[in-house]
Amino acid sequence: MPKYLKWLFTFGVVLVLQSMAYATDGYKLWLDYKTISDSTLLKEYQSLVGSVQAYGNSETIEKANRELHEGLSGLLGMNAKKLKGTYSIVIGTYQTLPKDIASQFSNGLENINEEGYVIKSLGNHIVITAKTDIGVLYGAFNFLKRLQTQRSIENLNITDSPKIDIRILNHWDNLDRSVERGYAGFSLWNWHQLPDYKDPRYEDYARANASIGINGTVLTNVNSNALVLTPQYLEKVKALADIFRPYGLKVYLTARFSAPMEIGGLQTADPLDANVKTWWKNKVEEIYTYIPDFGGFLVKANSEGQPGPQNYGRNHVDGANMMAEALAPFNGVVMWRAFVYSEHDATDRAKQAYNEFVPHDGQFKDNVIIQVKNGPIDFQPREPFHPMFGAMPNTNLMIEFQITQEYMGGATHLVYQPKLFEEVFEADTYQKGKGSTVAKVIDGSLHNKKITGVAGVSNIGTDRNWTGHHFLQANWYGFGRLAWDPYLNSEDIAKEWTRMTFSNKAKFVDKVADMMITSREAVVNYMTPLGLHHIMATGHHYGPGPWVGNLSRPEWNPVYYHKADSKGIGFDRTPSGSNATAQYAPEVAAMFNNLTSCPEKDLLWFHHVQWSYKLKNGHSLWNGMALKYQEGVNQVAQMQTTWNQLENDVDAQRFNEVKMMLNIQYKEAKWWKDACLLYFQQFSKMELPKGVEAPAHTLEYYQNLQFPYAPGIRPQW
Ligand code: BDP
Repeated sequence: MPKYLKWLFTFGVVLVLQSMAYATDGYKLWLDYKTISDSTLLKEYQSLVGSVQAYGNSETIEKANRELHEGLSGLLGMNAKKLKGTYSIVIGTYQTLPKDIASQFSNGLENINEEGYVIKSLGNHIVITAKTDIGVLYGAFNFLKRLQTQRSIENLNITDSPKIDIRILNHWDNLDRSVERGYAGFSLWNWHQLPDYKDPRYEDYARANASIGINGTVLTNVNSNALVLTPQYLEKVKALADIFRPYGLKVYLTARFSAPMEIGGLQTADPLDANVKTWWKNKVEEIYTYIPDFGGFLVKANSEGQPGPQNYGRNHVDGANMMAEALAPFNGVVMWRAFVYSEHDATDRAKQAYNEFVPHDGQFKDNVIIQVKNGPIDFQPREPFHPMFGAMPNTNLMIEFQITQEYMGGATHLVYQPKLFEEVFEADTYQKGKGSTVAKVIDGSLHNKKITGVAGVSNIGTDRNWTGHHFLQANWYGFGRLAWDPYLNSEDIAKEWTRMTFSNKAKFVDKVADMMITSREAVVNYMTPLGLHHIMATGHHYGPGPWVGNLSRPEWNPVYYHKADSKGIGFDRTPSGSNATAQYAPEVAAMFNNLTSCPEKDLLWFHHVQWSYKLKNGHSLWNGMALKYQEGVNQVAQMQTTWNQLENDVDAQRFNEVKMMLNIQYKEAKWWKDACLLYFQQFSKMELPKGVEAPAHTLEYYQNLQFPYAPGIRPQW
């Protein structure tokens, strides 16, 4: 072979090897606009996409324009300015578009709301338009997504609008940058350096949120610190708000109920006290001088030691309405959390939020939204839907999910949560007859609500890949998508994310999506099958702790929740027990009450069941439970096998990082199975059935494990 050919060959091999080893650390999330590798498709897109023409001169339009340039340059492998395809990409609001183009849209725009968008092929144009700038930006991201997921860009006629008003992340971030229940590093907000040093990551964060339609962020922990409401911090909050604004991301803060005393020098925080009211009015006015579009407050009151109106003999209505009055002139809202349970209340914890709030239906002001966790206890791997959904027809009510995995293995376990979110949205409350799904309560359509919202406790931190585990980016992504439209299918979302984040190869996409979908049931199986709940270790909630029974408050103890004894296991919430089922609509209550109609996935949530009880598959409860634990472990093993098969389709860095995480997950799934089965076996006194692997250690071994430095623990506990 001639020398120059040899040289060329070597050069070629080096190039190929280099591209194979191309590592990505996950920083770019689903917005890594890698050049389309299918050369036919690439040519086709290049022949279709022409120049980008942006109309309007707001910062948001500028961002949309820039996004399109960057996205198209990356995806199409050439400077977007040089694109000469058939269709120019025209962007602008209805008001700013050239008249001849705008005039063709009046009907289309009637079908979208303030944040919606239209993407339409018109002659030699693909027009992305909306009523507002932010709608245009959302449309630009959607258009790029079509290319990222390799869909057709011809004959487009897309209209899309968010179905929920407030689509918001709740950061449980403390001012010292620790993150309560955070597993992805420290808080993104560097309070010490703000407002002067503006980390470029703040903008990347806002941009990622905009790409999935998230339009709000609560910067601070619900266990709040009043200092954030002082001028020293408001300046810093303002700096963040200014960066987020062009991306349609509004800033909210947690408001500590006792702030008037702590930073205001008052003797009381009684919501009916005139000085207290004035203090909050002035404080709110002051906040709006810094942040004119400030979103409002999120409040955790009289819950887990947080101060609240009950400290002064007042109730939630008094507290929430007092803050709402201060915010109303500025169109701010109060998101008042329903996550309450009292140390003085001996009733089933699952009943307490409903008991405290439902009697007040209709008494909250219009700009108050009650924020309710998806289930009645606390973000368990599986819970039945919260009975408050649909039970307060005259009150604004929003849902709160926990994207961060406090109870699901932290950031080391691959758990695809949109599957969980979907299950909750699809649940039927029957509050207005069959079909009264949680989605309809939350999008406001069931009771004709004015303000609607979906909150997700963030899983984001300073880790280079944002979420600690590459696959947990999908939970941020999927949260945003479902907050935009709670009727979307979680598997479709998984596929969309996979295509944008990893690869468009059909086989790869199917396998990864399958693994993601399985992961949600897997975690339920290896931690809390058949309706078990809250049997995690104390404080950090890392690992199993079903034996814990010595904590001061009964409802902090796993034994309170599983109630295992020689007869059986489970929490009787039927009329013969706590009667929590009575909080649901009669149809739902009847379904849960009856042992045979109660879905087995919720069995031990609602019933104390004998060990020998026959499950639908013919197994005794004990055998069935043991087999479920084993199934969970096997599912993780299957996820490992799947992932290993995909090595050639993923860059080495992400492949290896995910592989190592899956190894941890497998080990911990076994740990959960072994520890829980050994512990419950003391009560059932039954052998493990065939097919269930013998535990690796003794029960004592598991009971003695200690993790004083497990991440995410509440600093003040
Ligand atoms: C629990 C967490 C705790 C939170 C609390 C809440 O363990 O850290 O403060 O929820 O949501 O799940 O307020």
